[in-house]
Amino acid sequence: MKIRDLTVHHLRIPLVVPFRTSFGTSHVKETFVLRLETDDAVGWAECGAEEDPLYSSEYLEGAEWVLRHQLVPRLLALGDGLSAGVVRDALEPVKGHRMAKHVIETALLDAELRAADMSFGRYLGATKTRVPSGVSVGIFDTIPELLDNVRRYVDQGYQRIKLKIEPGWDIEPVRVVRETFGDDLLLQVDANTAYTLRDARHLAKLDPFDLLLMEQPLPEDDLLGHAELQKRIATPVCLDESIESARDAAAAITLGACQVINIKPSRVGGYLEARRIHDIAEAHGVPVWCGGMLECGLGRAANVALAALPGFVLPGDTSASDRYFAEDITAPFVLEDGHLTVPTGPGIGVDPIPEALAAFTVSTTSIPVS
Ligand code: SMG
Ligand code: MG
Repeated sequence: MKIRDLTVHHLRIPLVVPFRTSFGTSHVKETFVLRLETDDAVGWAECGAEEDPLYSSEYLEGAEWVLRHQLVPRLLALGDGLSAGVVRDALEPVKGHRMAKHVIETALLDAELRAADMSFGRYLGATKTRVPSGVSVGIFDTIPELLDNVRRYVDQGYQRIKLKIEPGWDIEPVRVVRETFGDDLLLQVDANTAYTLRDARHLAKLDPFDLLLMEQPLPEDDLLGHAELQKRIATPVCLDESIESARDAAAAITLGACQVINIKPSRVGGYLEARRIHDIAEAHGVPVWCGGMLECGLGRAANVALAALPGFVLPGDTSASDRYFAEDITAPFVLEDGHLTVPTGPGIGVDPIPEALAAFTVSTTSIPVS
């Protein structure tokens, strides 16, 4: 495959409500999307990195720099041998930068699948036509505000609620949400690394609330800490930030550091590595679910296809577009009976709406391809 053109669209899309986590508050979705043109098709992909390196070490400007100066030149050097399937090995000399690698691999895969008239879901091995939607609920100043927001999502039909937690906003919000919405609500928490093993006794106070899982309580490089924590709490530990590859997943499962894995394609370098993690987890009987980075429609479409694989047995952070955006750059994903429909068109199955893309694009740059 030969790349004819690579264009980066820098986007700023307002969020309908601010989203607060243990590491900060977002008011606007900042990202870039990559348009990749070959002789046969145009592929699209969205970068999962955030503006600042607070969720992980990656950040938007860094991802774009690595893409432009390291990844694209290495891939162009492959000439006609370039395809999505060879990206991982070709980019192996570049350490880390998985969110940058994810963008170029996904755009190539999208172009290839569009040219072959095959959908992402079919290619990845999806076994469902729709996936159950969960929603990630941020941290609020007060419990009444939290309850109002959870009630709205429950009324909309979301199948599972995830509460963001941090020291000072953990036991009480979980207790009140559980008491208000009852035992049948599927409920889980996400700490984004805000605790240490010294908090084990405190985190065990969440055990009575029958949570599906506790996501990433400890720092990302602390697999042994998570294994030790899991011995001291009954709530299943789920890893997000700690799992950057299939090798990480194998190590975490073997060490007993998690009982559940959140798979985010951008965090692990793309959909092919995401599928490998799915396969390893499934072979070990470890449930997985699809995480999110507040993707606009381009990233969301591919995530929904991934979430339709058989090992994704828990509802993902695959919310409807209007959870975050009043207007998206693609046709919005809409909640139907608590589910999103897996796209069936070629590639990711959605296209940017030209006017919407233009409206949210703050600048466009091209990456030289010859
Ligand atoms: O896409 O709905 C989404 C976001 C879900 O909570 C979410 N993502 O740690 O899982 C996570 C966070 C990372 C992004 S926070 C800005
Ligand atoms: Mg998380």
